[in-house]
Order: sequence, then C-alpha cells, then structure tokens
Amino acid sequence: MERDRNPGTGGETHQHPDAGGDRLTTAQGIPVSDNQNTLKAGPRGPSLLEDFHFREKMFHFDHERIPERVVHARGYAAHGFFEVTDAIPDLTAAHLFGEKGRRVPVFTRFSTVAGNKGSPDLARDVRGFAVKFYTEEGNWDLVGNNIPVFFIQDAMKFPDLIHAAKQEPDRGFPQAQTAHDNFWDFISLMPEAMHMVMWIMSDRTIPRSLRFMEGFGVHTFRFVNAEGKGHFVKFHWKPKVGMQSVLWDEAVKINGADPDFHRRDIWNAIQAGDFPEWELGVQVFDDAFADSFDFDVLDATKLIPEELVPVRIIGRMVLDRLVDNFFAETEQVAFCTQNIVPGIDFTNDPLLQGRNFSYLDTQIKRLGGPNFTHIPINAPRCPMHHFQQDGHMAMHNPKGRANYEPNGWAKGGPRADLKGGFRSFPEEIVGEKRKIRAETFADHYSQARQFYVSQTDIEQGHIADALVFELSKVVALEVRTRMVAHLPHIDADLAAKVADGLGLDGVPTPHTPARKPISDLVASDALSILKNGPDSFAGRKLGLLVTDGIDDDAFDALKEAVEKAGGMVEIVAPKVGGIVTAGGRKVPADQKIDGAPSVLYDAVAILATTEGATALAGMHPARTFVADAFAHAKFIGLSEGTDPLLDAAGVKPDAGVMTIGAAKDAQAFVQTLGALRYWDRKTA
Ligand code: HDE
Repeated sequence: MERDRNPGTGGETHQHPDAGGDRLTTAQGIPVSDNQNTLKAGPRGPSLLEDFHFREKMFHFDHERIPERVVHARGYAAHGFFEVTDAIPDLTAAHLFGEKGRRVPVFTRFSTVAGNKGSPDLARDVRGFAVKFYTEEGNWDLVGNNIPVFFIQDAMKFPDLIHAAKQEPDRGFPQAQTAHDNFWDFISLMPEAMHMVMWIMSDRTIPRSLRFMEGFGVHTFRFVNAEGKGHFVKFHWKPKVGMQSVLWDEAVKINGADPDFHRRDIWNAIQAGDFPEWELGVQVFDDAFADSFDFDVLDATKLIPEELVPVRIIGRMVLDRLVDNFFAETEQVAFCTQNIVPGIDFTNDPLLQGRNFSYLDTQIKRLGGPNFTHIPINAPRCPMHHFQQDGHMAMHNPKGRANYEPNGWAKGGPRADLKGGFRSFPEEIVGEKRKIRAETFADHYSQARQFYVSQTDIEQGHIADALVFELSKVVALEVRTRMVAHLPHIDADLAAKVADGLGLDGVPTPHTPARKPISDLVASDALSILKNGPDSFAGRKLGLLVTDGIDDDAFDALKEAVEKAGGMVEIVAPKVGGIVTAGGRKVPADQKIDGAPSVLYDAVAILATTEGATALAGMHPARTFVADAFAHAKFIGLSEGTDPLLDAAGVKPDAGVMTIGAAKDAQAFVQTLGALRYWDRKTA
C-alpha cells in the first residue's frame, strides 16, 4: 500500500492560492530579504522593535488558534455529495428531495463529544455526525449523532451534562472519558439518561471506523409538502458497508498505537478511492401514529423502532474528497441546527428548541463575529440577497446605495417571496406559560430495556463489562451503588452481573420509577450491531506480518484475494525497509512491527519461514501481535513454519486460525473474514 497519495503532501511549496511566485513576502506583500534572523543592532546586540517582518510573523502565529468547540472539539470532515434515489415531493417541498438523481454537495464532520481537540479517537464516546447540505434553497444542517437518542430531555440540562462529562474542574482530568465520579454522579441522578446509558455502554461508542457507523437526526422533525400538509420525520444514515465496532481492550490499545486511528482511516479510504457511503432513510409518520405511540415523539430520549415505522431509503451520501486545509474547512465549519430549508421544519422537542439558540451563539464566539457565513465552507452555494452589512471581517460587501427594504432604488428588490419563501408549519399552540416537563416524558426505563434485550449475548456481555469498567473508576461507593440501583428496571440479570462485577453486597434496592416501566416491548434487531454487520471484508484491513524468504505465490495469492474482496493489506515486517521473498523480490513494508500492533487490523495473517518465525518469537511486539489478535477473537491466517511464534505467544490454534499455504486457501480465508470475528473463541 502506498502510504500517502494525497497530491497536497508531495512536498511542493506551501503557498496561498494567490501566491504569485517564489519570492517570500510579508502579509502586506513586502519582499523579505532574510527569514532566518531578527533585525539587530550589531551581530550580538539587542533585537530592534522596528523589525516589522518579525513582529508581523510572530503576531500572526500568536493568533493561529480559535476557541475549540465546547463539545465535539475533536472532529474530522470530508466533502461529498447527496443524491436522491427515491424522490418524495408528496411528503416535502424541499427542493433537494424533489427529483430522483438530484445531487447537492455536502460537507460532513464526524466528532467525539467530550474530549478536547487533541484527544484520542477511540475514546468511549458518542460520535457526532453532522452534515451540511448546500442546497439550491440554502444550507440545511442535519447535526446528528451515531446514537438515535440523547441523555436529556430539555436543553436546560445540557451545560450540566457536559460539565459532568468533561474533565473535573478542580483537577483538569480525566479528559475524553466518562469513567469518573462527576459523570456517574450526575447520570445516576438523572433517570431520563438510562436509555442513552445503555447505548453508550454498548459497542456503539467504540466504532471501528467512522465509515462503519450509523447516523441519526435524533429529534423528530417535520416535513411540509407544497400543499402545506405536515408529517413527522426522523432521519437515519445507514453505512453501506455495514456496522462494526472494536472491543474495549482494542480501543485502549489503539489510542496508544494510533490516536488518530479514525481520521487516518477516513483519509486512507478516500485517498484509495474507496469512498465512504451511507444511505439516507426516513421514518415518516402522522399525528395518529404519534398519538398512539407508547412514548412522546417530542422526547429525544426515545426512538421509534424500525419494526414499527420502517425506514424508507430516499438517497445516498458519498464522501469523495478530502479537505484542502483542515483549519479553513474542518475547524471553521459552523453547523447550526436552525439552518433548515423550505419543506423541513422543527418540532417542539425542547432539546431541539434549545439547540436552535445554542449553535448560532457558539459560532459567534468561535469564529469571532457575525460574518462567519462569509467563510467559504459556511457560505451557501446558492444566490443570497439581503441587507445585512458590515461587521468584523466582512468579505462580501454589497455595491450601490440601497441597504434597506423596502427601497425605491433599482427595481426595488430583493423582496420576500410569500409563496416560495420559508414558512413555519402553522401548528396551533395553546398552553400556560410555565417552566415544566410534560407528563408524557415520564417513562425512563422501558426503551432502555428494549435496547438491552435486542442485543446478542455477546453485546449484552459488553454492556455489562463496560458498566463494571466505568463504575470501577468511580471512587465514591455511593455513586456506584446509586447507579446500579437503576439497572433492575432494565434487566435483572444485568443488574446482578454489574453488582457482582463491582463487588457490591448484592443488587441495591431499585429507585422508585416516575412511571411504571413497560417490560414487554418487542425486541428490535435493528438496534444490534452484530445483527447488522457486513457480509464481506470490503473496506476492511488485513495486517500481514512477513519475514524474509516467504513463498511468492502464497504472498501474491493472499494480497490478491483481499483486494478482490475490496479490502486492504498492510505489510508489517521486522524492518520498515521490508523483506526479500524466496523468489528474490524485495517487498517494502508499510509498518515496522513495533508500530503496528494487531489492534489496528480487522484480521491478521503471518507468512514466515521457520527461521523467520523463530526470530519473530524473540520479539515482544511480534508475540503480542499474535496473542492479541487471538484474544480479540480475530481470524488468523498462517503459513507453514509459523509454529515457533505461535508457541512463544501461547496461542493454541482453533477453527478461527487457518492455514493459507496455497492460493485456494487464501480465497477461503478471505471469504471467512467477512464474519470479522471468530466469536466462538470469545464465548468459549
Ligand atoms: Fe450539540 N452542540 N448540543 N448536540 N452538537 C454543538 O455547536 C448543544 C446535541 C452535535 O461537527 C456546539 O458548533 C446543545 C444533540 C454535533 O461542528 C454547541 C444541546 C445532538 C456537534 C452545541 C446539544 C448534538 C454539536 C458546540 C442540547 C445530536 C458538532 C460547537 C440542547 C442530535 C458539530 C458547535 C460539528 C456541537 C450545543 C445536544 C450533535 C455548543 C445546547 C442532541 C454533531 O452549540
């Protein structure tokens, strides 16, 4: 695999787009004669204040950072397009959904929530999934997550939630993790969070790749068609290559081996032309369904099972272009939930209503003024006509005399478009003005249970393990106990397992629920990752550990079989310079063994001579390469002669460890890899 094929990193001079040649200048365009030394009075004398070149260079450097996002600080984004595959003009007047085949450009940013900008990618955390659609009728921002529900029901609690999740204020740690007292103290006092707790303790929060996860709009939105008729809608993104997560032990190790694991994965995939793709689906329903549903559709801690309201696929999103400049695009992009287009509307979900204030407000702080829509990544790609003017960094300044409406100059325009302009759905509202939570939001446990019982045994085990791990990091016994006292309402067995894992004296007395939970909601297969995995190795990566003297045919056959299946092979060797095959061919390595633990791969294979395997057996990273792959239930392909390494690693081959001596073995091996893990080993 070529390491880096991005044309932008080929070593050419870093120039501004308008740079005219080779001559270095100041930002004012003044030619520079010396870029190594400050201006001095004598070679050993003091620096002079007069050195405008030095002062400008340092001043600009000092101001390179803008405030990181208060949440979702760490993110990665790419450009692409959205294409309609099933037009829905009957449901919405939104131009972008009006015609099959219609395409609009998108910019999509994925993120973790709690960690700071420099935090590792494999933190156990919700992933942001924010899409900016540059439509012909303005920008629509669908600012969602990879989990369809949220912790809280009312925006009033968001600052508390985030304060509790981020590093504790006195000590400044831990960051990028919820395994600490403040988080679980808060959560255990918030029964409404229990459904989300099941999701965050599941493998959803440790995705293998941003390419292999679902996305959700979370809130109920509204579609409005040309006749003004409204429907409720929930948005879903479904990854074309299926879902996949890592194991917790892998996450912990990946964070050390490659803290940029997720962003590197997106970068490599797009560079290799393996463009990440999702389908956009909608769950559409009316007032009658909303009234009959067990829960309130305005409550963001609830989802609507796909088995109840099927997801209708209406389009696809393909991310096919990396950014040119991380700061200009990924850092400066300003998603705003209130950016919607005619044909789409909000509902009264009190979380969404609060977000509609917060996002605009936060952009002014981060980007420094009201003209952030002038920054190219935020600018609509359709015509704009308004009378807003001036302000910090105004880049698009109108010409002419008229800066108010109505005016009698020119032809009097632009004017509001009564028919085509955005109009809110004319919902009738009556009610007392009060700070209040609706009674219909009072059920906190039923869907938490439904999520749990929808998981496979393996996934249920991971949820229990994650709860035990996180709560074991909590110092205060009362917090651990208070949290576990919620679990009997979700599942008795889960409560018992976690209580036992924490060494509590039995399951604590359950809290009194605000409303009696419904315990017989039907399980939903759509909620499980393992029931919705891939059926091939496409988009996945094999770590191939090799030594000198290996058989050329076995090597070629394996590489070819993986690539034919749409996967990638990364060559790992004792030296980065690579190896020489039995046939005398020099094969460069992508990684030296010390820098490529098997946690970075979806499956591994080892092609080695007996001599090579004996040498590997003496290397700790080579032994853990195999031992970890085995412990993580990965498939392992082996050539003859690898026994010394296996013995040294303490691995006793089972049915998930396969011989790949001949070409046909390679094909069978790669076919097996579609299952991703040999779970029988884990359960055994
Ligand atoms: Fe956000 N959220 N959020 N959020 N959120 C931000 O906006 C906020 C919520 C989400 O890649 C901030 O530009 C409030 C739910 C994503 O740039 C801020 C509430 C969901 C991103 C903000 C929520 C999200 C943000 C910080 C509760 C899933 C990153 C910087 C009422 C549906 C977007 C920024 C990107 C970012 C506020 C809850 C998703 C502070 C007040 C629910 C993906 O405005």
